[in-house]
Amino acid sequence: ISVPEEVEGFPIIQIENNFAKATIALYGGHVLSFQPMTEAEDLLFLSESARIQAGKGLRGGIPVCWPWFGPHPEDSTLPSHGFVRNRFWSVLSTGTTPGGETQIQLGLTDTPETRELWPHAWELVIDIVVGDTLTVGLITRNQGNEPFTITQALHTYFQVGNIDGVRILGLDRTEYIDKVEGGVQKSQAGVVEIDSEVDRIYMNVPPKLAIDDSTWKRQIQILSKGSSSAVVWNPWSEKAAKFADLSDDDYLRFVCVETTNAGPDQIEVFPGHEYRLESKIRN
Ligand code: TA6
Repeated sequence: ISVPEEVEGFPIIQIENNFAKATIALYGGHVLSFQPMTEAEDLLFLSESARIQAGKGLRGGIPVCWPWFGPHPEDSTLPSHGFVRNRFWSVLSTGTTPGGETQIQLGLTDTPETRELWPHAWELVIDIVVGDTLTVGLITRNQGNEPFTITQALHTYFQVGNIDGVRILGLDRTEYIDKVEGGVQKSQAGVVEIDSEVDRIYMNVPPKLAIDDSTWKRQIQILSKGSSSAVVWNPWSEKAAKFADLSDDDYLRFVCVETTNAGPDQIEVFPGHEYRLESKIRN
């Protein structure tokens, strides 16, 4: 693990061990890349046009959406996907697991400024373990005197050879909210294939999903804990063209399969308690 280096003014932590390479930005507590030594290509997509914009996250890697997922349910003036993906987190600890994996924990707490956006006292920890599997745990601690309710996401951008050859496994017969069609509820039949804009909250999902990529002939496994929902997103061509931080054909190169508490999957955290949302990624 190397001391944070500055990339365009933003500290980046580089990790390399016997199993994998990874980079993590303190801005957003954001995992930017994860490449097992056995893999020719990174498992995560990071847009070459990714840039730091006020109120926004970096386009790619694993943005942390918290304490609400998507637009705020009551107040559209509040930032989409909450406010922790564009704040600087601090390093709480670094170490090595008994198996030789690298572990790093980043933290963030409430400030007078965040209490203007969300009036609660809290502490967040992102617990990252880099081995042949990438483990990301997002721990929410309620430091106040009242319970609070959150929705959240590890909004993971997976890199794929070509979206045409992608099949998402594990969602057959699950119900989803179709955000492209104004929030109607539908039922998934078979694998998920993507040939137009997709923005869905799947509900009551199993803990194990997979992305089968026939172009690169690899399968990425996603193992979730503390989550009963999953979001699948690809903006497709027209919408992608509107994102300044995506190249026009980037939509062919990624799919977001997000470990979430979203839609009806909401989490109440009681004073003095904590909640862990976890995603494990491996090929
Ligand atoms: O997770 C899907 C989604 O909520 C989409 O609706 C889409 O807009 C995307 O996230 C990206 O959001 P962002 O705020 O990062 O541009």
